[in-house]
Amino acid sequence: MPYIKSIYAREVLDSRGYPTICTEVYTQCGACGSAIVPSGASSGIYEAMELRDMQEKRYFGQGVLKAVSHVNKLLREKLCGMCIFDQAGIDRAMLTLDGTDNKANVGANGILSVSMACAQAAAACLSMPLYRYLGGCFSYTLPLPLINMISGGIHCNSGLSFQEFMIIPSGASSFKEGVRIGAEIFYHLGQILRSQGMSLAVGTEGGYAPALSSNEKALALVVKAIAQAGYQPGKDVVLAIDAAAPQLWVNGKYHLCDKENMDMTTKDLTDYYEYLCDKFPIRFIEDGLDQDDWEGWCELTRRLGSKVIIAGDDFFVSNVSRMHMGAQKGAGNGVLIKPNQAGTLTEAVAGARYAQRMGYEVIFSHRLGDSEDTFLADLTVASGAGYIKTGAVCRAERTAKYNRLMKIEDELGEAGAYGLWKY
Ligand code: 2PG
Ligand code: MG
Repeated sequence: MPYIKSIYAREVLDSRGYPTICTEVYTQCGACGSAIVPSGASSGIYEAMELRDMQEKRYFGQGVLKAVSHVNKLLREKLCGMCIFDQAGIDRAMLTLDGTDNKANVGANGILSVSMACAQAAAACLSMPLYRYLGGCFSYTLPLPLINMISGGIHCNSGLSFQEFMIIPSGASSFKEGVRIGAEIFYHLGQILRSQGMSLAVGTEGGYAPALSSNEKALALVVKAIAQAGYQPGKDVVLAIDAAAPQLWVNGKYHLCDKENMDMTTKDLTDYYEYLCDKFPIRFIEDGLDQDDWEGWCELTRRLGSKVIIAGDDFFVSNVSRMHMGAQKGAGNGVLIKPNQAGTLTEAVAGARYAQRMGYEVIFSHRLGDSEDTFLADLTVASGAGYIKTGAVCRAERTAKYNRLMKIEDELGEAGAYGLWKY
């Protein structure tokens, strides 16, 4: 069995220009796997911990040299000699070495970089595409993309309180067609913004970031762009939002700057979602409420869950225990899986499997700080998850994932199946 011969990590830059980790894993059979880890901005408080140097003078404290050094010393020493196909064993060994619940000692960023690079190296050993290695012969489902159109929240300074306004090409017959529809709507949205004298600058995930005074205006613009591109809103294409509500939670209320600086209770905000879902074809709401607002989540799910995916990102943090609690209480019906919230590939996959078993919709997701790494695309296909969220059809770190999925769809040919829209 091929074993790990060497591991080498270095500091590189993510799409924001912040440092992140790139790790290479070499096997004795001559294969090499490499991975770059992403990093969030609106991170949940229950996520695995990213290790940053916190030396103010260097990269604003964002350097990752400590985490890099842990990979190059501690993890290399621990893992060299292990079988490259023993992914779960490799991940377990890193968890044991770290010894904390949130990977604070070694750092989730270093650990995940090794976890992903090992999977890449294992796939290379077998000369297999990554999705096939990870998912086996039944990896053939292409996800429905959640494509970012307008950015708000802390992802830019547009003034919008919700973080992401997205579309899902629910009526497309293939992934490629879904991407084309998304791109065409994006162009039309650009034309509409230009014609109204608004900025065409884009936010950190590639969505337009015009200065808009309300969430409703953003939703209306996207609906207009869908119609102008020749598609029927609510039929060919539906809307999705990430409210990123933990970012709105201030002193026990949800502060919505675009609602004339209104402070809302959980009930007010839930009523507002219901109103928006009646007015616009919204079929997906992510992090509609705060990560600790369990009762609110249950009520939101009761009220809208039969026709809208109520997805937890900061709420579930890809974590099986939180999903278990959610399933017992009836909170949410969708789960975002972000490998760096979990911290190892094994835990991310366990999260996705558990969510699927409990009947949740599963959405694999990028992070705000991302890179040219396309691991997420392969992992999504391997897991058979129905959805991927990977930003706008703009900016290379986002399109890299779309392009990778289009290549996978090509490779699969007739065997490929585009995820089915159920809502
Ligand atoms: C989110 C993500 C990605 P961040 O909230 O879903 O869009 O953002 O990486 O900042 O958590
Ligand atoms: Mg989110």
